[in-house]
Amino acid sequence: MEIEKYKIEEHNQAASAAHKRAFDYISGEVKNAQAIIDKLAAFQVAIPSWALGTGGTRFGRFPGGGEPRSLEEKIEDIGLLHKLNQSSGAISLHIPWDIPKNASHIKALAAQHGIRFDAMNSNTFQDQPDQQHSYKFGSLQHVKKEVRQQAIDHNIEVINYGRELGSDSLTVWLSDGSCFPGQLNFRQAFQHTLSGLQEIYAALPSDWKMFVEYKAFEPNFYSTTVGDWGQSLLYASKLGPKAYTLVDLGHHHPNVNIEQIVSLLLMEGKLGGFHFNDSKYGDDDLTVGAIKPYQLFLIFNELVEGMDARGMDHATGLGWMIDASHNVKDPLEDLLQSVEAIMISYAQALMVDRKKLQEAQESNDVAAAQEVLQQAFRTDVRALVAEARLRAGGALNPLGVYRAEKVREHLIKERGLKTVATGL
Ligand SMILES: [Mn+2]
Repeated sequence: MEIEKYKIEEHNQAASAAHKRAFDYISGEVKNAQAIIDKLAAFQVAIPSWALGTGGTRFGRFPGGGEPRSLEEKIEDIGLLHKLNQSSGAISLHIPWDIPKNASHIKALAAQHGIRFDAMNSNTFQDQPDQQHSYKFGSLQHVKKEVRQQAIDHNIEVINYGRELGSDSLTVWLSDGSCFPGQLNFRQAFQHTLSGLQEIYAALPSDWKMFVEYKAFEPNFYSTTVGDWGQSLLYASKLGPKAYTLVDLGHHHPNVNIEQIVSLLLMEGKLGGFHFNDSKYGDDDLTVGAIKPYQLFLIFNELVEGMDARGMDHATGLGWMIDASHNVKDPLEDLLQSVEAIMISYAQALMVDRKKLQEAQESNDVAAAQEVLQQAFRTDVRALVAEARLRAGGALNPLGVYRAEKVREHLIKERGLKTVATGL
């Protein structure tokens, strides 16, 4: 399924009068509109290969049809998203779900769609059919050396696949932990995990980064061996300068102040990457910005402030990825909505009057500080985001074009109704 460029232009033409009115208004209201548009155009969010099919819960899965059946079809789907929004020019792969059989062919296909390879993800939270040792009681933390070795070898294999494709980072998320008190010796689990990570770290190419992702709970419900940002930072600090913490928005206990975590990790130079999603209760993996858009804005506010303080390039300084699951929505529609929510929050964070905010902070003017932040958050910046997309050759209304062009119907016709993508 391809959407022809002229089709996007036709849709843009039909929407252009309304867009122009909205854009003229907002560019008159916002001081640095041009600079914001340039930054938005440069900002790309990686799409995870496992989020292109319908997810599920432990109670069931309800596939929607037309899901990608191969790595090639996953890249084609992301190509479609990128063509519409010009902001999804990267893919994050998961091994063994996405083992490239012919790396140069896969690389060429991705390049054809303007897509690069973002962080590679290893998987030691499931047993594969041909696997010798089980991860039932953990992987890098395991009490048995041979299980730990198998997990180390797998991660090194993932690095090697990534090298072939031109990726430059590895994300390690471990489901290791325990379900009951007494099951684990915490210190031993930590030490085993650290020495495993050290061996993987030693296999990283010199220009690679390693992201240590933490998660509070699930699938283990008593302890998690990389359970919070403190533990992740401890590993990353012990590992060395190529190791960083990765923040997944859904991997915290309820009401944790994630923006403060982001701020401090950036201060320490140890924030490496981001997994965007949204949640009401736990790791719900809902559409970004669907439940707590103000939190997303506050996080971006700290990201922009903290990255600027360190002179980091917003587009390339951190790994930006979505990590979501789609149970009741068309996955591609969900991803379009998620990228849009990210761009809106980023644009709003770029609008924050930093000087006024700092003055309010220095004079303990709490009400003024809130006004500064909410002035940005309550501004409708959608026309700025759409303008950035338009200038980059994308659609003014990506979801609208997706629906008008009946993309899902075409994909079902091409691939069938009963396809199931590999992934979660
Ligand atoms: Mn994640």
